Amino acid sequence: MVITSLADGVISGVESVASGLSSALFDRPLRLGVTGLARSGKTVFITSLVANLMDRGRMLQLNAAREGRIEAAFLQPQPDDTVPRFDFESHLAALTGPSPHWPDSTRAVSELRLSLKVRPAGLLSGLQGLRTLHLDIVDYPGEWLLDLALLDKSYAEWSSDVLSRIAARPQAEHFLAEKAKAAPAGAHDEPQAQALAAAFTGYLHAARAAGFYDCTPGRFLLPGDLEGSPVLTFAPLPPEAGAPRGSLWREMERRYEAYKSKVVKPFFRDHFARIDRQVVLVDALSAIHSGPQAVEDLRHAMADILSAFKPGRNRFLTRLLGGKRVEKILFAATKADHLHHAQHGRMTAIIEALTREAQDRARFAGAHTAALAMASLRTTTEEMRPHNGTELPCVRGTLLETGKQAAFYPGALPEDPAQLLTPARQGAARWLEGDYQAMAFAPAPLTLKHGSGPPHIRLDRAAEFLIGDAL
Ligand SMILES: Nc1nc2c(ncn2[C@@H]2O[C@H](COP(=O)(O)OP(=O)(O)OP(=O)(O)O)[C@@H](O)[C@H]2O)c(=O)[nH]1
Ligand SMILES: [Mg+2]
Repeated sequence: MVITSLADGVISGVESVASGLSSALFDRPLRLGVTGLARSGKTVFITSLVANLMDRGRMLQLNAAREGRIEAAFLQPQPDDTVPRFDFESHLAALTGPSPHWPDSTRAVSELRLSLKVRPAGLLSGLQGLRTLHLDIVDYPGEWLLDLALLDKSYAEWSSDVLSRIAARPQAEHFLAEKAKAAPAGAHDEPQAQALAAAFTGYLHAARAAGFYDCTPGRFLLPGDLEGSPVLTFAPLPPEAGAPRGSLWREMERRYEAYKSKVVKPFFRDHFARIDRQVVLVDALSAIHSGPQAVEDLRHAMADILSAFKPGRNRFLTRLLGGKRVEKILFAATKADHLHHAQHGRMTAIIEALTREAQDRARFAGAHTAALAMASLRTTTEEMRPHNGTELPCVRGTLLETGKQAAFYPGALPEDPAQLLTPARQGAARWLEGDYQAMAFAPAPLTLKHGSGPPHIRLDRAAEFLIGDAL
């Protein structure tokens, strides 16, 4: 499309080169999706990215910023009237105010438009003036992508799947007892439906807290303004072939179908299908700290999340996308400021290995993928500390719990990621070698230099990969 405009322009004069190009590249906003499981660092990432794109002193690895071609960056009203605006100002104030703290958890989709006025690079720079790139950044929970699997399942199929998976889980005990009391073929009774849905929701919360990732329907955990509505008031019941009209089973089936058509499909249609570039944030360090089971769960969750990016996997999505593809996907291990930079390469290797299957699938589908270890907001400084005759590469920061300064050594990540992933796959109960500590640091008090955003690690590289070619 770009090449065509350029060719046409060359024939009909300089002016149309400029207008042809700008309409091809820049009138259409670029949509950047930011996702990841709960607490993976989405809100902090977007806040720091936007702040650092507005004040670009720390963005040297973003070529357009280093070359001084970004003349201005400013926020604009976001274009989707029904989507909440990403509350950039409050989040930035939390992170960079006089007593800095982490922003609150966010529980729904939100969106922000950042417009960048850019001087074009190279040959074309003399031919046209400033261009504007509208970057629409969309924050959405990775858990919602897991709901895609529901679209291919009937209520009976989904129910038997779920019931067999949870039968042995202690978290499901209360729900299973409620289910045993229910008479699916009997008349629908709203208090009973509500009790079942509440017990099932309780199970989902407990299962997620215990590290299970297969916690769908995703909106049961993050209901937003759907809380209490019929689309969230259902639960799996054993298949009941002859359930009559008006029975509890039929009503549950109807609500499950409504969840698919009124909650899942609109999310994919209104948000997911329009994404051009995607970053998937992964808190791999916390999972490693929690042990092999958590790493294995994370690997499964990543594979499931990323299968949404594989075209042809799902009929509804294939029809919806009509050949459109996410062009680039970045897998970013967040919170790398918990590690001395000597270990960042190993962290990257782990995140690559962890998302290998998913990456291979996306690559097959024609998307560019990359992996890196980064910190959206650097909270630590590095230091070497003597220990038993050697030097340990540590990081120093303010502990979130006590507010005290401390140096911290998380343990040595293995050079070969298989040393973590293989025991995880084999169901090991704990790591044989190495013990990995986790620590929560508070954001450090900052005095932001004029022209510079908050300190980070490799946020500029992430930006170059995601949007550099569009600047
Ligand atoms: N040290 C460090 N911690 C971080 C960084 N980014 C996020 N965190 C930690 O991770 C927590 C979650 O970050 P958020 O950005 O709120 O994560 P989220 O994915 O938006 O979380 P939900 O909205 O709950 O899904 C924060 O409260 C911090 O404790 C970082 O760059 N460095
Ligand atoms: Mg958030």
